[in-house]
Amino acid sequence: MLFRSASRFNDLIVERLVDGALEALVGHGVREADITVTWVPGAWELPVVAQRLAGTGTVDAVVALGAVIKGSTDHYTHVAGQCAAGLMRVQLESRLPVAFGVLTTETIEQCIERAGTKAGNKGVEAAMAALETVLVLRS
Ligand code: INI
Repeated sequence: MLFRSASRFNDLIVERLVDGALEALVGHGVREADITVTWVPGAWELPVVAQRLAGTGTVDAVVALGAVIKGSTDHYTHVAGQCAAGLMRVQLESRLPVAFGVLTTETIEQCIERAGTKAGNKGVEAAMAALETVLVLRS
């Protein structure tokens, strides 16, 4: 069972990451019925929900997807940094792969480029990393 946890903040971009992750997982043989998407308000909330999902005992991996854009305040620094640190903590404490598919960019254009246009799709990358890590941990 694979869970993807996605944040609604900047949802037009995050939806592209979710679509990319879903296509990549199904394309690599994961059954759609084994994938659950859970939406959270923003990247800040991803770690606590990833922690809950990882603790259910029925999940093989969590793919955390979000988009944090710098803007004009330093809110970005706190949200992006704590999100990344929180997800890493969940990964190590749960011993389950928690893939980091959270875009952290200066501008919305850079996000769009990484959400399926010019520079690939971070959702695809994160989904593939989760799948590969599940297999590495099983081997
Ligand atoms: N959340 C994001 O996912 N991306 C952002 O760019 C962002 N900015 O810029 O503020 C953001 N903030 C909300 C945050 O994740 C929490 O949902 C909020 O602070 C409530 O806890």
